[in-house]
Order: sequence, then structure tokens, then C-alpha cells
Amino acid sequence: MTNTDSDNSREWASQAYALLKKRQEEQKQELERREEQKQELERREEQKQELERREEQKQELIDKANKENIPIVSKTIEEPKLGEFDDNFTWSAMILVAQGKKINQISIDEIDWLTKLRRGLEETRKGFVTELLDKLGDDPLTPESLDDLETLLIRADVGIDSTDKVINSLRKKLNEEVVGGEAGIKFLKKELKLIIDKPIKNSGVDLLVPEKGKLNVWLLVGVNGVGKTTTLGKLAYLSSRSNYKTLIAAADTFRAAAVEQLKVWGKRSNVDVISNQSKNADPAAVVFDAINAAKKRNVDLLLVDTAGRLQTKNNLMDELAKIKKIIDKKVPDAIVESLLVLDASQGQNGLKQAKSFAKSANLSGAIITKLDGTSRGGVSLAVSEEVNLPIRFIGAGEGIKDLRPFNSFEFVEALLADK
Ligand SMILES: Nc1nc2c(ncn2[C@@H]2O[C@H](COP(=O)(O)OP(=O)(O)OP(=O)(O)O)[C@@H](O)[C@H]2O)c(=O)[nH]1
Ligand SMILES: [Mg+2]
Repeated sequence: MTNTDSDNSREWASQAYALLKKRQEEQKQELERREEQKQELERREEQKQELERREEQKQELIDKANKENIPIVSKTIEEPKLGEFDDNFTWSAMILVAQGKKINQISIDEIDWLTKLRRGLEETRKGFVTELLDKLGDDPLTPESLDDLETLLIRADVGIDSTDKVINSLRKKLNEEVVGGEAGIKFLKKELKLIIDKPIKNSGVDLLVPEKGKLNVWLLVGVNGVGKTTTLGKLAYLSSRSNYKTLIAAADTFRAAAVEQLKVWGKRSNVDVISNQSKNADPAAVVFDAINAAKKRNVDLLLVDTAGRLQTKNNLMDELAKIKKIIDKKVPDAIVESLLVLDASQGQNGLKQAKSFAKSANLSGAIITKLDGTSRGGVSLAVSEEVNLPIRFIGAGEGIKDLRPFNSFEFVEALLADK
């Protein structure tokens, strides 16, 4: 081998080595790549199995919930906690017992609500009962104390008609017998309850619930800002919690943010919202779509949110009439409720609204909102007496659980609670 040959061989060997090294490097990388791929596949398989396992668990829970009638609602809603053993608890428990509840039937939810109701009516009570009790003392009622009571009732927005009714009954009783302070309050409670109960009795329905096996359509109507959308959100929660298949129709197409507001409420209670995002969409067309969806999905309760204000050329009542017409045409056997939402804090103004809606909107009931923190809770009585509307629900707060079916006993007890 010559020197040149030797140099060439060395060069060749070096190139071969470099090549082999490169090939080995590539093989190593290929192996690493395959290993990674394998691991990725395994990871995905594990994830898939995990998802399937969770899905199975979820289905099991749903089946179990359905079987045992346990409501399935979003976990994000905070459950009320048992507070102190205080005056609020004692009063609430006593109200439940007075209605025939057994100790083991009492829930924290109920105590929580009654506490809210009593607290909510505090302002109304302050300017009314507290003063009344101060004036009455332990002495028997006199014609003068009746005059005081009359003023107080009017001031609490109870309305002239209801006030007249109560005062006349009390006067009649006074003519017949001596009535002490405590007996006077008891009689007052009875009279107020009679006034509130009358339209409820007349309607033939003590407690408004969706009728199973039929499509129930509840329209929420009222002027702007009274709490229609919030109330609808709370109703959706109550309804889905009670295992009614529920759907929401976003028929307030006037206010741009209304649909988003409803979707947030829908999400909280796992209820779908049917909407049409396009500008100036026709509310009746949204209701049309919602009814189609409701029929397809076998919905029990369709909740319809409506606008509180429209462009001036459109009339609120015309729009409501159009919505009603669509419902009557598409589902003539649906059970339709037109519920007027009233903001208690608007007092006599709210009463005026109720009267004008009642004239043209063919209402079947009322929902009183914002009873928390107003001194005008007495307006509920005026709605019953002067507009003859059964009160179906009351709201006392902005939370999802701050709405309950109306219970006249609880309401009057909270209104006239003596502390
Ligand atoms: N404190 C209190 N606030 C309430 C209650 N119900 C509703 N609200 C508040 O009232 C405001 C108006 O409520 P909405 O539900 O938007 O009223 P709306 O009638 O749908 O209003 P429009 O769609 O504009 O006609 C909101 O800030 C609610 O949080 C209640 O019971 N108590
Ligand atoms: Mg609204």
C-alpha cells in the first residue's frame, strides 16, 4: 500500500465512520421518536379510558338521581349553611312548625329563605308594626288606635281599598267586644291573609306548578328593570331542580345584553336558552323557534323572557299579543301563564303599572320582586285587592335561590313579626 493509497483509505474510513455515526444517530433519533409516539399513544389511550370512566360515573349519578328523584343542578351553586341558633332560626322554625312541618322535614334551605323573607320585610315592618305595637302597648284597641293603624297601612303601600277593608272589619269587631293589643295583631294578620288569599282561591290553583305531560308556557312581563330576567333565571333553577324539563326563550330582543344575561342564568341551572342574536330579531319568531324546540325535546316548562321597553313605535302590549297568538296557534293545548313581574320598591307606582298591564295583557298572576330592603312590601296586598291578581312567587334578593312560591301565611307572619 502506497502512502497515497493509505491516505485515501484513511479518508474513506473517516467518511465511512462519519456516515455510520450519522446513520446510528439517525437510528437513535428514530427510536426515540418511535418511543415518544408510543408513549403519546399510551397517554391518549389512558385519557380516553379516563374520560369514558368519568362519563360512566356521570351517567350512573344521573340514573341514580332520576331513580331517586334527586335534582341535578350545577355544582357551582352554593348550598346555604346552618347559621347560629338565634332569633332568626327560632322564628323560621316556628313558622314551619305552625304549618304542620315535622322536625325531620325541616331543611336549611327553608330556614334560610324564611330568614331572608323576614329580614327583607324588616323595613316595611319598621314603619308599620313596630310603630303600631308601640302605640298599642298592652292596652285594648280604641277608635284612635284604629286611626293610627289606618295611617300606617296606607304608608306601607297596602292601598286604600285593602286598608278600608281591614279597618272596617276591625271597627266592627271593636263594637262587639274589647280587643287587646295581641288579639288585635292576630285579627289583623287574619284579615290581611284573607285579602291576599282571595285571588288565589278564585283562580282555583293554590300553588302554581307546571302540569306534567303538557307544555306549560310562562311569560314574564312587566316594565323595564323590575326583575323579569333575574326572576326567570331563578324560576329556571327552581324548575330544573324539581325535575321539570325546562327551556328558556330569550324573547327580549330589544336589549342587546339580554340574551347574554339569560345564558348566564341558563348555565347556572343547566337550562338551554333559545335565542336569535341578529339585531332587531322578532320576539314572536324567537318564541316560534322555542316552541318547536320545546316540542321536540318534550319540555315541561318553557319560560319566556320579554322586553320591558321597546322602540317607541312598537307597543309593548302589541308585542305581547303577537307572542300569545303564536303560542295559541302552535300549541293550542299548552297551559299559558302571563305573570306580571312587579318591583315592590316601586310601591304605588308598581300598582299603577299592574293596573295598566292587567287591562290589556290578560294577566294570570303576579310575581313580587325586590322585597329585600324596601319599606313598601305592603304593595303586595294592593295587588291582590285592587288588581285581583294571585301572587305566585316572591323574590327577596339577587341570588338564584332568592325566589320562592308565594305562601300567604309566611308572608303575613314575616310582615307582622313582632321583633
Ligand atoms: N335586591 C334585589 N334585586 C333584584 C331582585 N330581582 C332583581 N333584582 C335586580 O334588579 C335589576 C334588574 O333586574 P333584571 O332582571 O335585569 O330586570 P328586567 O325586568 O329583566 O329588566 P329589563 O330587561 O331591562 O326590562 C338587576 O340588578 C337585578 O339584580 C330582588 O329580588 N332583589
Ligand atoms: Mg330583562
